[in-house]
Amino acid sequence: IPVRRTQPRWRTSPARPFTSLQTLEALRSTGAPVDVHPEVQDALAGKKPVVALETTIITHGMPQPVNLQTARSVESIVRTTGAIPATIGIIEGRVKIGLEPSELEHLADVKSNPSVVKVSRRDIGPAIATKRDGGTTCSATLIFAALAGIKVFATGGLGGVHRGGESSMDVSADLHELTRCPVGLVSAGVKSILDIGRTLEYLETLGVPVVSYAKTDDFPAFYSRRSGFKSPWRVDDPTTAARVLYTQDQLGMKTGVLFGVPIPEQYQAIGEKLQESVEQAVRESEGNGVSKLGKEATPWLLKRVGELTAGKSLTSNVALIENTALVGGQIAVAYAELAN
Ligand code: PSU
Ligand code: MN
Repeated sequence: IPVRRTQPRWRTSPARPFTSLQTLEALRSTGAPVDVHPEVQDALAGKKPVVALETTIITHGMPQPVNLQTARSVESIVRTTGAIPATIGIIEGRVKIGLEPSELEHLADVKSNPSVVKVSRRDIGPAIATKRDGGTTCSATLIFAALAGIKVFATGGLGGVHRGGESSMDVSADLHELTRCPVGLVSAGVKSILDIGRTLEYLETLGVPVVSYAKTDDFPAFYSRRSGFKSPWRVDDPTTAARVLYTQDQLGMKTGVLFGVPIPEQYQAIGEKLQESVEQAVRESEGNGVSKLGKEATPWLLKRVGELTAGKSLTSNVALIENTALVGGQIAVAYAELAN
């Protein structure tokens, strides 16, 4: 007997990307310790583009006062694109999605507030329960961005598989988080303090798309435009980048996307020189045991590279994050156009 198949009913309606806001509302009605800045709340409710920004880079990634200057400048760069910045962090045990200028200053003033913690996924519950201040890493920032329905997050570098990770098992929680949060993470790649090849292998295993942006096939290595590894994908404009995110949403995939935006060309020559200091810092961390210190390994390496390069690495660091903020804003604007 021939089986009559019913025609599949293809839905042509667009994905509804901002429903997380309702989740957030529901959460807050239960007293969850989350505050959304009114400007961010308005933007999300109006389906306007928003770009999430992390705070570990401010509390543990850059020295004072450049950390605060950079945090302010990336916020204003996001605004130039027409998107609203939402810098995410933890203040006195409350998650802040969008920080007041005074809150940003407070988190950045690490000298007066040395107990501010670096908060990854595993630290969220304990840090909030004990009413701490915290800089959120990429993993924690991804979680809160997804919770609020923010689709794009811009930063400098994310974590990855550390050198020797195949035996130490030091693999950043940032990688796994990209499988759980439908957010585009726009970064300048991963720093070569890490094992970039294994980081890309791990992302492949996790099923996270890695996409170079733009006009390059290379996966960028933070200070340098090239890591020696290719990205599996490349897009050349914000709309196509946004469409990658949007397609995953339409298909109900909960996965994020890693966009690799290389540092601007004029920093490439210095980037190659900085590489030598990166190698030295890694060797030192292996010699003195810091590489076995878990969450302290990355901040130590970042600080040591800064010392060894007499601050030159900082100039590049600022330039590359300002660049990802610009691209992040453009992708968020393109996404809002697709989704509305
Ligand atoms: N890489 C940098 N600068 C940074 C970080 C990484 O070049 O500030 C921060 C980011 O917040 C990232 C975190 O999410 O370090 C990763 O730390 P870990 O390797 O401990 O997961
Ligand atoms: Mn680690």
